[in-house]
Amino acid sequence: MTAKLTAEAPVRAQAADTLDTYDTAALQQLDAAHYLHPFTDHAALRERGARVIVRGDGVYLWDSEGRKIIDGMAGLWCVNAGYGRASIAEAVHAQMLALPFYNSFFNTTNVPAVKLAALLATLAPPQFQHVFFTTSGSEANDTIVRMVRRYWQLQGQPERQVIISRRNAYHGSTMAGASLGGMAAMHAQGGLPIPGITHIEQPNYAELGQGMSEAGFGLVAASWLEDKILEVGPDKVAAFIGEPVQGAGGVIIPPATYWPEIQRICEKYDILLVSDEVICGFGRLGTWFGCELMQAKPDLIAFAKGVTSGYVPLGGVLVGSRVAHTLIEKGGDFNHGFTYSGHPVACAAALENLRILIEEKLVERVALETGPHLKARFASLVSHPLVGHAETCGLAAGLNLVRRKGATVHDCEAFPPLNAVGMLCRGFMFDNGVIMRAVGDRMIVAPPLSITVGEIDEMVEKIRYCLDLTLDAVKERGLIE
Ligand code: PXG
Repeated sequence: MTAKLTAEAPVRAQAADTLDTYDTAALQQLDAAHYLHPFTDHAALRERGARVIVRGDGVYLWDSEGRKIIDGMAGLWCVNAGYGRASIAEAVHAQMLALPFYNSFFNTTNVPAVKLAALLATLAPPQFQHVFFTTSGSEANDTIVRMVRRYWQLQGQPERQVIISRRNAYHGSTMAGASLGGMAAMHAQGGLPIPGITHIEQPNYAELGQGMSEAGFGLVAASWLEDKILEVGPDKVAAFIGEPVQGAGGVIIPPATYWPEIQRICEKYDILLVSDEVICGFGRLGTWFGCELMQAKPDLIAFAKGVTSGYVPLGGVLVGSRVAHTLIEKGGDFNHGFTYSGHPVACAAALENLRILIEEKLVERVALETGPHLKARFASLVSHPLVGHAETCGLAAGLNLVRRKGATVHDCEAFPPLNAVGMLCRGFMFDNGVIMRAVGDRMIVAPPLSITVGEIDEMVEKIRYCLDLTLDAVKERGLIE
């Protein structure tokens, strides 16, 4: 970085920006001086300078230096319809002119919120006829914690407080969201989890399934839920929460036997089942909701991200008939809600976004065309010397960078974590025009659902090239022979 931070820096950045050129160095200086980013080591960021993203169209982004990048992560698992959808911008513009905001407290409602609630009831599995709106996935999960406890209170079992979640789950960054999540690094920094939340191991076959068939492992992993219920006491457990496929945890795809068995165990102990669909919802796995693919019948669904393709923040909870009936018929006031619950502009964006997903049959395309194509192309990357194994579900995929390949997923030798090979690889990807996320040494993609077969080929070719660069770099550093 060369530019000095001066009083006129903002003015310079602004003046240049109006000409559609960007003073990257000045923006980076201001960024480092004033902007605290989520999940970021700011000392390290200051050294490098933030990459400034300025434009998007389809599956592509452009940075302030004019570089074109294929966005393998759909923003952050959310831009399902792709960038540059003028009709969403127009719907938002029209709604802002008509009614930019009104609350849904005090016996009032607004047109987009009503229409969206009704549309979601037609898209979701049939037990879902009601929705509670929030602004984010974290707030959706906070709402779920409050709602399940209120439910059991109304059922005359207020001692049912405990929610069981899983290690390496991600459910958000608020106090309840981070507590439900199973990320040790988050717990360590916040004195979390809050009381009444406990965790079991994740259904990660590569990590924990040594010596077992996948199907057998799925049943074993589900049995950990029953063990935990018995340990806590069945009369104290309120709910189990899980992502159909763990996203931020590294695209961990459970064996097909896992979710039906989880469902059976929840029914056996009369425990509410919660599906966190913040990533899997709205087509990511080739079904509208991930629980449909996993053959589970949840009582509650958390959603966010893909409902608006991220154009405007919106999240919520789909409330199944069991909980909705109790809240409505027996509950009186549920003392919970947000200023922006049912925000008319966010709901207008969602309505237009969902219209696009439906009209362009993007969910069906994931199931029948783009998902299978990504699966085949990702499987082809296993021939690369650095790739131990690769797994795909719909348009979410992950591959493991390994020190030594093996005949099965359990025979591969990982790099020592301190080698940070995943981060190295991620750097090559970004520098060469493709965004992949690194979860340790697992490299993952979740592109917009609008991606074409040709764009998948382009993305995978870029990934292969960057894997070559990573291989050269790890050899140079003596991390591999
Ligand atoms: N549940 C799941 C399953 C998520 O993936 C949230 C809840 C929280 O949503 P909000 O809107 O509050 O962020 C998420 C969010 C990553 C990454 O690095 C993933 C998320 C957020 C930030 C980073 O993969 N998912």
